[in-house]
Amino acid sequence: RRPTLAVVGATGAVGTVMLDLLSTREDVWGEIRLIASPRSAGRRLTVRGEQVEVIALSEEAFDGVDVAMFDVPDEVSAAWVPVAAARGAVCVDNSGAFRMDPEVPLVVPEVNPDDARRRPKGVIANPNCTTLSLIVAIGALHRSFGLEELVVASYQAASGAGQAGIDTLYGQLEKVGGTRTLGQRAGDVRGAVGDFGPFPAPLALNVVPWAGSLKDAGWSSEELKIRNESRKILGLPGLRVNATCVRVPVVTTHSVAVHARFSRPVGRDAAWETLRNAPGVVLSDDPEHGEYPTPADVVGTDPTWVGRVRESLDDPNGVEFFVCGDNLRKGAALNTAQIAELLAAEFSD
Ligand code: 11C
Repeated sequence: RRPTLAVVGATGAVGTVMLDLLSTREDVWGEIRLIASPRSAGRRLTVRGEQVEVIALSEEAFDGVDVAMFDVPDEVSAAWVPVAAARGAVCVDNSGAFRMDPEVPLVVPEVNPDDARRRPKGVIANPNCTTLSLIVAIGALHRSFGLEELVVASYQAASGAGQAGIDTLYGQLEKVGGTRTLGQRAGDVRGAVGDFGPFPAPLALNVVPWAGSLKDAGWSSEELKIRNESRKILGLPGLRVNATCVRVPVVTTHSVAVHARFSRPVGRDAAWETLRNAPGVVLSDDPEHGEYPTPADVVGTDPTWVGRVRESLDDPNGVEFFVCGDNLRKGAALNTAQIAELLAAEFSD
């Protein structure tokens, strides 16, 4: 039978992409129920070409639901995922609330699909969008060469901070657009952009070396997520990972500059070969002709795009590359949809 799906957080930035994906991917669902905060209840949204009324989040909203996707803040997931699971729905949660729970698998279908089958709490977690930007490419290289260390710097888009991030970036760009003087004196951009929104500094005409909240010893939550989530997904609890997370004035699509070290020599040709054959990865690497991924070209697409592949200087076991992935698609909605589709297949097994 075709399972019933609930989309919780249907009206948010990720929810909007989710409805697009559910309308364009192979349709494996029976009823699709749209759930959001009481503020959004009653709105009508289009999914699979039909108008569906959004209902308010409540215990009863999960009656008869087989699979529930959550794209809501951590605290909302922490409160409501257990409610949905207790009512019999298998939950796929895109918040950070359950990712590091040892009884909750953290799944990327191209990397560790089998982990989705062991879910004692009836919950599967979806990784953070920055981890998802690089993990499909890293997973493929790890399978071939044995990963030992990652050193990465992210270039994260405004929409990682949700609709508020998108609105803030566009608002700031309106304020600085057309000027030919700003950005030449310290503090002039800060004075011109107005509201910083969810960011700690101006994003227009700037880069901000911060994402997430402050953790011990100067690390940000986002940097620790990359470390902890990569370790869990790859099944490498001792993997050395150091990340620096940076916000850039891009609307959607996260990029990451990666230094990866393996247990044996790799070389550019073998890295290319592996990436070219990796499901979910597109190799775009011809710098002689200006070919490498950029967020402006990648946004709206599903794969992980990889370019600038080089053997590390002075270390044959090291590989350098640049990766771009749409943070709202593979980084959030698409990976959630792929996990949910693994679950839907169980109903027809
Ligand atoms: C950002 N990656 O770009 C974050 C947003 O743990 O799901 C996603 C936070 C998360 O700001």
